[in-house]
Amino acid sequence: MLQGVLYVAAAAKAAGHRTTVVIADEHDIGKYIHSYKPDILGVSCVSATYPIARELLKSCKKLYPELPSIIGGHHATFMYKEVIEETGVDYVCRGEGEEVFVRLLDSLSHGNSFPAIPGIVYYRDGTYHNDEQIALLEDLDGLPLITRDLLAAGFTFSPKIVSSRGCPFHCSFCSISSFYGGSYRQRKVEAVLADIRNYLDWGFTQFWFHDDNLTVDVAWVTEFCNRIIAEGLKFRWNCMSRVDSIVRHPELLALMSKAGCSLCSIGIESGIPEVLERMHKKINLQDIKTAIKILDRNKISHNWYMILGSGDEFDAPGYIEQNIRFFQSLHLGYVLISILTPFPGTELYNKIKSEGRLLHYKWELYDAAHCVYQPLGMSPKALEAYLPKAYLRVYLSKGWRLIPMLYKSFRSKAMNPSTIAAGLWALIKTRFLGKTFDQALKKN
Ligand code: B12
Ligand code: SF4
Repeated sequence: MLQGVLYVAAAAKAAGHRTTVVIADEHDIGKYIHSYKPDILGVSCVSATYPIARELLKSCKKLYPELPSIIGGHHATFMYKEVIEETGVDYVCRGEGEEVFVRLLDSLSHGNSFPAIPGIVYYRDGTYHNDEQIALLEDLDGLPLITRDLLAAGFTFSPKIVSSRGCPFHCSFCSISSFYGGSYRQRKVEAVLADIRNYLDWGFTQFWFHDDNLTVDVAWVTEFCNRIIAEGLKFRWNCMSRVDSIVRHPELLALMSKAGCSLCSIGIESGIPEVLERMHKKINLQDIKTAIKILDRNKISHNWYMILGSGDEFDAPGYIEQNIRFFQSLHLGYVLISILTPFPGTELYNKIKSEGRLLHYKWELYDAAHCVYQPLGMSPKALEAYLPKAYLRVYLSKGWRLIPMLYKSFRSKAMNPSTIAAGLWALIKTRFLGKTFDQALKKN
């Protein structure tokens, strides 16, 4: 369940509206509309799931022409013109929805369907209105708590924690900095702990932080960990971090481990220094090795991200091999390998598009398992073919270490066997059975 739409629903509920969140496509949305009789339909997606959202919106426009609809998320934020044109959706939320969606609901309830709310875009009389800026919340401390009752019966809930939004870095393949306008905002430690205490009371003992980069602010994380330890709160948590923060602050990792951090997910992306430079990743190969040692020393499991492709002259078999060899040489935890994908809103997308190298706009293939651009030194198919090879080589290079690694992560519940199985199955379906990403997801 996408976290963003839950936040929007929670904000609407806090403002006195009735909301229900479901996972649906064009085939089953009708049954929810009949059951819940909504006054407005809100949809969320990323690029790879946009085709599902598009078909859903189109079919609802046909079947329920009076029902207003709105879509949000990164894809809709950057592609709002195409999204409105293709789906007939009434509004696109550009940016964070909590505040502006509630303002839209108020306007609609007062009979004003065309309000001036920056970030709530609509098309009228040949013009896109309210599209000049991406809406951002001023204060994250007012974020509502996500509760189970936001979801329709039959949908599962596992709480995620958001302590900050945005990231001060500007990696070329990532849409975070343009979505959040380069801003980085945090909640107060107490506000985050209050959410966690609530979830602990409900019996949850393991949380994912959905922050793009939890360890940006060392003082914040230090205070957070010290408070957990001082209050004797018992739970395990996982987060996303960066190589440079780990290397610069090894003492922070020791504290995080003491406070229950069991897993860090970290992007290495490439073992080629020039590619890291071009991606503005701001890490180096030696630091990657040091970060692994620090994590191991503190008994924090680690997941890593690897990208095949660079979008420039390093897209050639020799460099791809060099990248794979670097990952084989490291003692890493799980590695999630992607084909470089130019997502809307990223520097990479703008570059590849301006060079005329985007192959198509079949968004279901923007799933990081397919090559959607023309590489400079090889064919798209040849780049794609490296994905299963890279997985095989990187995981086989772990040898016997794979067994304790699997055991440890299952035991610490850092890894859920059903999630791994679903992920592997989706990978097999997309890579070997010729399914697209949305087909693979639909069946899961
Ligand atoms: C955690 C995460 C995941 C988790 C999701 C777990 C879950 N249960 O939510 C997992 C690991 C499964 C995942 C998978 C993928 N992810 Co992901 N993920 C993230 C991450 C890091 C955090 C998401 C989050 O919770 N954000 C916090 C919420 C509050 O923000 P939000 O979702 O943007 O929602 C706000 C607004 O967009 C808006 N909004 C959103 N929806 C709606 C709807 C309405 C009606 C309204 C009014 C407003 C609104 O209001 C929300 C509240 O402010 C983001 C990065 C990011 N910071 O968003 C990437 C990100 C969303 N993921 C991304 C991608 C590419 C993927 C994958 C396609 C990767 C892959 N190849 O597998 C898959 C697709 C999964 C799927 N089924 O859709 C990209 C999306 C880029 C794009 N244009 O598509 C992002 C932006 C990262 C990046 N920069 O590259 N992801
Ligand atoms: S990839 Fe990570 S570090 Fe880079 S800009 Fe995105 S969130 Fe920040």
